[in-house]
Amino acid sequence: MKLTHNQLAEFNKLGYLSLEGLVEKDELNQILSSINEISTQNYPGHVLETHGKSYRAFHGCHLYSPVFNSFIRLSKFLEPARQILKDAVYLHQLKVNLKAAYSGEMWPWHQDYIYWKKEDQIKNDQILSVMIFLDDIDEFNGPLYFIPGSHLQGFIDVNKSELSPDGWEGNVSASLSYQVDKSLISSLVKKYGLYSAKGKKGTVVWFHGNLIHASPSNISPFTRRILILTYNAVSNAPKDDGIERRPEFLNGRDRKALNELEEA
Ligand code: 6CS
Ligand code: FE
Repeated sequence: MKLTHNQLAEFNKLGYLSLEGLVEKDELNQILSSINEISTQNYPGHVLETHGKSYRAFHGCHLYSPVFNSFIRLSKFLEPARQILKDAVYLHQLKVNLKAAYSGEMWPWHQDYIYWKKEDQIKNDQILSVMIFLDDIDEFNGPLYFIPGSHLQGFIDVNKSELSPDGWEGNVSASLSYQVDKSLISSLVKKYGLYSAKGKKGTVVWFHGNLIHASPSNISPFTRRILILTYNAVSNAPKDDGIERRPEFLNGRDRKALNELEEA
């Protein structure tokens, strides 16, 4: 599946592109049953919310689930990623952000690319994410908020927050290591407005590594599970020159070009 010229233009202008109904019911069900199985295992990439009562995220599910390992190779993800990144692609990161009913916590305003630049030494922002809605998402269960066009600010360098937990855990916690300053958020929202990523399960949203986004806590009775695949251009892969790097569930080590599996 290739993106049209207009869809590519929309992505370049806004920094995101939302496509309804791209993932079929049976594909979603396979992913959801794999998540149920994963939730019973004690894998290293599992992250709890600060209150410890529910999971915040599972990372690197493709490393131990054949369902996820096939899903990341579907043409409907690889083709658009290659078009946008203008290169062959590999998977830098996979996460399921769970935002549980009544207890899912917020994600402060941030760009994603700064984490991959500072923590994984990825040189350029030739990297993107594709978010798959595993639940219906509305204004009540913690949708992502985007500032449209904010990717055009490029990489915004910020210092690591002192309030953030040490190590990789701070990169995925409710008090994130690298947060965009509120005064900049206010001025960008004044200029560009806000967009809330809502839609039926199976919706797919492509977004740029420098797009500024956040999400509120979830106090509704409804879960808000999303799967995010982050594809990097093969030519933009980091060189692991022996220095200690983040674990493979955050910083993918298989950097060969991904090829299609036959569509399910
Ligand atoms: O550290 C990381 O790689 C993750 N952290 C955030 C806040 N977004 C990008 C990525 O998923
Ligand atoms: Fe993010």
